[in-house]
Amino acid sequence: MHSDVNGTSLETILDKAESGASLDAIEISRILSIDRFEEKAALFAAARRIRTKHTGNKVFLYGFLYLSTYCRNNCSFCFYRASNSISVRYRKSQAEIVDAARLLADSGVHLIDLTMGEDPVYFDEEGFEHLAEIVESVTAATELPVMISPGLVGDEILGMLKDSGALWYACYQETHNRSLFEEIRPGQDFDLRRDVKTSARRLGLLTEDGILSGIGESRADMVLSLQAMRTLDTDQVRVMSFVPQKGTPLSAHPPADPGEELKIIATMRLLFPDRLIPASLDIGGLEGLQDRLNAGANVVTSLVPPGEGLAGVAQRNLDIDNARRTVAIVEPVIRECGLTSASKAEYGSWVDARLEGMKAESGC
Ligand code: SAM
Ligand code: MD0
Ligand code: SF4
Repeated sequence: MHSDVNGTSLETILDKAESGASLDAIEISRILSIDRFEEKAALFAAARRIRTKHTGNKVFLYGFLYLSTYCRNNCSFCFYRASNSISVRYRKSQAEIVDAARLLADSGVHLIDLTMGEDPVYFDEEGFEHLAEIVESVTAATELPVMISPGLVGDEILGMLKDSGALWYACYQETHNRSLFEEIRPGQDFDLRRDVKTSARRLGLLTEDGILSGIGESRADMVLSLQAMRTLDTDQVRVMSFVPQKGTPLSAHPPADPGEELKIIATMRLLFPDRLIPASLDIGGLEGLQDRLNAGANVVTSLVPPGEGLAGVAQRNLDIDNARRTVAIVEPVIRECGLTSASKAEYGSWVDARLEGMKAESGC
């Protein structure tokens, strides 16, 4: 492997990460700048070794239910933004959600992710009580942990959702560059969105942060985001490639380079050795799964039951009705990567260890 001008070779940086030491901004930037095949192979191999050290060969499986595609916001990257007149809207009933959750549970997922746009019906006064009821009935019907991705909500709602049985709260910053955030999430508060993860954690929820790749960020922005995510210290961290959407201001924006997402997944594995990092089926579908797992991911997300009229987010149709976002289809791919899907008990142990760690940190 070549040495850099400043004398720090990639090998030295990877060794440092593998020894458990934290990487600085220059080292993170150096990793993100690699583009030679052998260097990428070395990065992915290091990421896989680190994953093995912390979560062995186990992969967790997350079912995804997009329960309402109505939204009051106007994120410039999102097909479901309020002012997209060609967006496809639906709002599933509680019975439909519970039925779809049962299908996912029977198929063998470890968690149900209940996601929605900031639907005015839920965001009105009584709406969150209804959402809490949905969380409760999904938990009862499936006996699985629930993640909620409702958008930005206050402490009181978070507490209500936790009391109704939610285990996880997901809310993605997309970028930790404040001015880029203001462009892509117009009218939304950067600090509130960042800090809601800390509030959720204080209330005892596990949390997830996420960033987009290829939305106009510079390499320095990406380093900044990774460092900010390290400060936030969420239990799950993700990156997803931006997919341009029809009817939105970014419809003609060039699509993200898929190789960047893989490098970022691997870099996340170096920086967050013991955390969960998704390989989302919502970007490259089934075809993109192997590369994401080989880059160091340890969760497959966006498993969607076919034939239920449910949508994805970045790829609203891809691989859903042809049943290519199912546990049965992804399991052979997981095995080809030398990995295996975890048992429910193994997922439970990972969760319990994180919750214990959280209690120990807060001293109660
Ligand atoms: N509405 C809630 C929110 O925005 O927090 C929850 C929905 S969550 C599924 C939406 C996430 O999907 C965004 O935070 C973004 O990271 C991702 N996403 C949306 N549109 C996308 C696109 N066109 N390409 C890639 N990722 C996208
Ligand atoms: C995914 N489509 O996992 C889902 C979604 C929201 N918590 C998750 C972005 O890719
Ligand atoms: Fe709404 Fe979420 Fe899409 Fe933004 S990303 S427009 S908040 S659904």
